[in-house]
Amino acid sequence: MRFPAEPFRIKVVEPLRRVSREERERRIAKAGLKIFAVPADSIYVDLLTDSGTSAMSDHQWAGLMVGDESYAGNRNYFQFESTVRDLFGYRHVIPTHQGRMAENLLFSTVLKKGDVVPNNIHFDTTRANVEHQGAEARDLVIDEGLDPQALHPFKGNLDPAKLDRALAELGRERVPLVMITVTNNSGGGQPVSIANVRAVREVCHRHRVPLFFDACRFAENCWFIQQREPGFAGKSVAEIAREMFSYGDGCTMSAKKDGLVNIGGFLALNDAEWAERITNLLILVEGFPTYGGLAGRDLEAMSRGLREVLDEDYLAFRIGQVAHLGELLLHAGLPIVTPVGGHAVYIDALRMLPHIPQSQFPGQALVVALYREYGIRAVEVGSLMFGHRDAVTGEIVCPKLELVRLAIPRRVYTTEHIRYVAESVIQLYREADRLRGLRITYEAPVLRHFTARLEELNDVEAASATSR
Ligand code: P70
Repeated sequence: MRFPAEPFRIKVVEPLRRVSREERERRIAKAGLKIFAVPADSIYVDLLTDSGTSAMSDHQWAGLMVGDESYAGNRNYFQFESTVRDLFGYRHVIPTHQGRMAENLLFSTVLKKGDVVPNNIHFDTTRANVEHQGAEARDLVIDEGLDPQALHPFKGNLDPAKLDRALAELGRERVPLVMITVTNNSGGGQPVSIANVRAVREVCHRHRVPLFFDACRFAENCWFIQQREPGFAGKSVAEIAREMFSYGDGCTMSAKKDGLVNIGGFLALNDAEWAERITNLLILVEGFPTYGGLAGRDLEAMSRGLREVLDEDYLAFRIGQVAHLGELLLHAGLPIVTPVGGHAVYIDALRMLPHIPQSQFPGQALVVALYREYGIRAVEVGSLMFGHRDAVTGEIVCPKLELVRLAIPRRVYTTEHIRYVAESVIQLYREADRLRGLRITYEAPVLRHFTARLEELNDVEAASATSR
């Protein structure tokens, strides 16, 4: 079956409120066209993120009741530690409240000013945490990974030749670690193959640089390996995950994705000296090492979620639901990133709205219209998220890709919701020439897309900006 039905049934429901178009128009205007500032209870289908938005299972909810809230040495920590050691294989397990804290602890311990961290593509918080240390976040994804239409089964792969050149040029003194993000979120939720991990591992080995994973969506990545990579069809997703992580020295994890929890994360690694320094910092900024910013019950839900996410009926449904949305859009001729990734469908806004130049934030213009017209919340992954002003020329530098992401929360929406989203996007596509470009009226110095305010250009402004 191409799009298997839900391998669960519904025990608890959360009502959704539908507000009128006028109300949405008022709310998005009040929010300065900033989708993050729109109150969630005025949204019908919220596809802002798949992070922290999963529905927990009855088994996870039951786990909350056996939370041990002792300050030190709670039993849920030991359960969690053995789960992570079993699935990921790393010796030292450091819980954090979410992924970016794991990144922050790692980078503030091992990076110094002027260092470089190669990655397939850094996600925004990872990039910001690297840059916060005065280091450079360098994206080395294969060329196909930057081409929304390239039909490559593992478009998330990190280019080993580019990595080899970078390491030869910089030396291990300036590259404390290499990272691989699975799946590659900023490139469209695209998977990385085991063959690629092995090749990257070989390059890292030769240059004596450790390899870390940004493991947020590891189960989805390993599902793609099982489905697509020769030699892996007969292996379980858990076995594939163990093999993948065995080629690395550690990982950062936002369990808000493939941990199937609403809050939680961790850092796991083999190096005892790094682990000790990171743990000291953890105590300073996050909490005691056996809870790391979480309650005992959160650790229990996370252990249970990390095992559940490897259920292959769940993964077949999950990846199938995302693929189903992609297929409905493709069928209507919509320009989306193909192959469809694991957690989201990404619309190529430059091709959907060719009349809006990238400097006028076509991706964000589409996000605003989707909310205003249909009550759907998406997120821009393009010029607003990654564009910046060049320090010397003052010119806006835009990223190569201008995408709008429809991220699907895990186990939350039904196929009918998916159909509603597809019909809405298709309708907007048919009326695309009505959409206008935007300009920023306020921006913060870092991670501006979370707080920027914008306004819509009028027709005269849009035309003059386009002809310049
Ligand atoms: C997302 C969220 C978080 C993330 C990630 C990767 C590959 C680390 C983290 C940080 C962030 C987001 C984006 C837009 C709207 C809402 C939220 N990704 N590495 O949705 O993890 O959030 O736990 O600190 O994707 O992709 P954490």
